[in-house]
Amino acid sequence: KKKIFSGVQPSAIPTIGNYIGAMKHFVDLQDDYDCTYCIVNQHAITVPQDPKKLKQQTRSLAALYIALGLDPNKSTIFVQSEVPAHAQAAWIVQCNVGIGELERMTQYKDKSQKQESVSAGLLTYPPLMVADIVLYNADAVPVGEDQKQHLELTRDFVNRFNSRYGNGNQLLVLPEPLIPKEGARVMSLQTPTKKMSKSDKNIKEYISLLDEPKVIRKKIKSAVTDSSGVISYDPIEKPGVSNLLTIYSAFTNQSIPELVKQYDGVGYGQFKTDLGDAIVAVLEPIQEKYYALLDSDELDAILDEGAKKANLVANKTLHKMERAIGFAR
Ligand code: AQP
Repeated sequence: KKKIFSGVQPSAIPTIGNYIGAMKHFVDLQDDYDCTYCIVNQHAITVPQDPKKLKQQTRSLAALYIALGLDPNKSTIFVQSEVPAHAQAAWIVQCNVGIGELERMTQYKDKSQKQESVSAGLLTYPPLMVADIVLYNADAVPVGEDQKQHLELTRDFVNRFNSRYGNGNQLLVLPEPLIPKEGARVMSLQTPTKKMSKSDKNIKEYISLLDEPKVIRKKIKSAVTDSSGVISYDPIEKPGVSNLLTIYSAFTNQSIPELVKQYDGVGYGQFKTDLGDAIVAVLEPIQEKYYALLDSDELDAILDEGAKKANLVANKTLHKMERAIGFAR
């Protein structure tokens, strides 16, 4: 079976953007691939985090993974900091990428602009992500559009590492990004020209996977549209409505042209009511499962087992990298 690796930062509760761009696909991929899904808490501390909240959000994200349908019998589910090989391999990666390559990353440029003081970790976030991916020999990485550049860096690193240290052997696996055709970049509900982000200060910009049904409906009702009153897909001229169509399509598996036809001559009010209902219909049962799992021993058992399995695989690759670069006696 081909291998998949991906992760989400426990920097806040995931949004429907994280769900549509990545997490929804994590579930679908489980049957055909050997999947490893991580809660990347080491990535989360590249910007300041409150320790208590980080701890709680780490557990929360683990419960959400399972509630969404990740099955610990099929996939490995674990917390990044419980597998020391990530930080160890990241060091080797850092020593084999240039500062210039890292300074060019758009996520670094965006996020560093928003910080009062920028941590070194924010710059070296991509090498840690490279380590995450290569340690599990991932053939493919399901991510949203914003992570595409980091995947390109990963591929550059793998090619470089293999040619520098491989003596003609393919030491590390070259991964492909798996970016969905639709919904790879879900936009903010209030500012549909910028990406929806879970750490946004204004909670009206996003819908979190744990928002209560009435909050979900309200946020959709107040989503920015335009004055034309026509439901059609045109991300440039009608970014708000187009974003809502993308979300609608992801939550109902109806295609956008189908939806446009269905809502021909219908007003934004009705469209938004139906969309709110469609999101609630998917998220309500997930939330029920989430709350049942959150404080359970079962969740700890899943994460313990996940860390055990992940450590075995990750250490094997780490040792391969170490031997290749001359960390041996
Ligand atoms: N708006 C989005 N649309 C589609 N996919 C998205 N992703 C993020 N935002 C969108 C994808 O979700 C996965 C997990 O994201 P992450 O936790 O690694 O962090 P991020 O990419 O930095 O996402 P956020 O929500 O903006 O988090 P914060 O605010 O903490 O930085 C990734 O696959 C990502 O592509």
